[in-house]
Amino acid sequence: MTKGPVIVITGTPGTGKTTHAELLASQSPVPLKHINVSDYVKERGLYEEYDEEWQTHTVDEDRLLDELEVIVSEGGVILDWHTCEAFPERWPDLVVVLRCDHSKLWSRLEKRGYPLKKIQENNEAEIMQVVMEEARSSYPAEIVVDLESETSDHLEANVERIIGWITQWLENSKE
Ligand code: DAT
Repeated sequence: MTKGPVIVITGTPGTGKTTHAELLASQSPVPLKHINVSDYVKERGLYEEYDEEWQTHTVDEDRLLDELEVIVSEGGVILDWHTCEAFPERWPDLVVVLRCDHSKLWSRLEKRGYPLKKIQENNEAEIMQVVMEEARSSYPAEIVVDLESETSDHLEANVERIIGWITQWLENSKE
C-alpha cells in the first residue's frame, strides 16, 4: 500500500494551522494522522522547563524528533507546528506556511487569552515573516507554499488546493 505524504502546516500561532489540519485530515483521499506538535509535547512531557514569563514550554527537541521520526517514517502525517525549521529537511513532501493579516491575528490571539507580550511578539513575527523565512531557508523552494488564512473561504480553498496536491502526489507515487 502507498504511504501517504508528510505535510508540514506551519505559521505564526493563530494563523489557522490546527483548523486547516483538522479539515484536511477529514477530507483527505488518503488517511492522514494529524499531529498537533504543541499538544503532543505536553501530552508526552517532552519539555525541559516551563517559561513563566513567556508562558511557553521549552521543548526537548532531541526527544521530540526521536519520537516523531517513528511516526513520520510510517507516512501519512500532518505536522502542525509553528517551529517548522526543527524538522529534518528529508521529512516533508509539502510545507504549507499560513499567513494572516496582523490586525486579524491580534484579535485571534486576544480571544485566546494570550498575555499582551505574547500577542505582540507573535504579531511582530507575522509582520516580519519569520516563519516564512524559516521555511524557505530549511526546505527546497519547490515544496514550500504560502497561503492566506484570513477567511473561511480561504480555509476551504486552501484545503481543496492541498487535496489536489495530495491526489497528484498519489498519482506520482504509483509510477
Ligand atoms: P493555530 O493552530 O495556527 O494556532 P488555529 O487553527 O487554532 O490557529 O486558529 C486560531 C483561530 O482563528 C481559531 O479561532 C480559528 C480561527 N481561524 C483560523 N483560520 C481561519 C480562517 N482561515 N478563517 C477564519 N477563521 C480562522
